[in-house]
Amino acid sequence: MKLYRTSNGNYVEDGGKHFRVPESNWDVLVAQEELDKYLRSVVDTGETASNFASAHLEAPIGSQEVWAAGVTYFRSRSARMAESKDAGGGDFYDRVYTAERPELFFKGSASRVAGPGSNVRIRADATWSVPEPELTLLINPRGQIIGYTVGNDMSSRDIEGENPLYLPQAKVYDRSCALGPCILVSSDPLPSTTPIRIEILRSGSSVFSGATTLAELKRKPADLAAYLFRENTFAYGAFLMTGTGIVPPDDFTLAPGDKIRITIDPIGTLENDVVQARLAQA
Ligand code: DO4
Ligand code: MG
Repeated sequence: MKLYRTSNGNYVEDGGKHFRVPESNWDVLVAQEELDKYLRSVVDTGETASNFASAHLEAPIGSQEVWAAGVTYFRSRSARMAESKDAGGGDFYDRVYTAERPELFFKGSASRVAGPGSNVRIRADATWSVPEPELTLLINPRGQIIGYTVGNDMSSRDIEGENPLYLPQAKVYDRSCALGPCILVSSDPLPSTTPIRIEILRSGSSVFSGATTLAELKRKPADLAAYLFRENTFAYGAFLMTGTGIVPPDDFTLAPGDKIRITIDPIGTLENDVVQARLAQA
């Protein structure tokens, strides 16, 4: 089942049919004792919704915080070591890749998050900006993984590479995160063969494409979730981005007008356009 948050309310999709979810409060929905059972009961009513097609998809987030894991793929470890070589930061990335404790950082709240079809931003004071396509976990207030979405952890590599202490500025700014198009509601781990794909289009032509699978993810999603919930309570649950395994070549930087498409097959495709304008103009 897939759960959508839209301008017309919440919908669940099953077998290609859409059903209106009576619970309109996203935070209450996510905190449900058993979200999958609740949604199954909605589907079982058999009352399909006719107005889903006209609804505008919104980011599937309410009051949840978004957190992110870093250096969870070998490709990310290598990219981070290379970009921070001159700053002497390379060793930290190698160490965190093999350490028991993962790198976890705060990525933002809903106000920083772009939904499907809307704009993500690159910083005006960055010269090297990339998208990071990441499987993203939805975790309920009890620390249980209840679903998955597609995430984009937009990053300023020149700022991150200049000094690892600049990480929050490289990672957290207006519209530096995108989530969607829906939540794949499931507490089962996704198969290791699950592909994550990205394509970046400039003036309609592909300028970068890449792919990886969850087999390359060094850590178990459940372990990442457990670390996040160790000393934190999340009254509304939380999103946890699981890190990127795809990094464009070092001479690539995003430009305003680029279109980013990230696909994780059982979930769907998250598409966003890149802008540099400040949020009021975005
Ligand atoms: O350590 C910096 C962040 C790395 C990251 O966001 C990733 O590996 O996805
Ligand atoms: Mg990342």
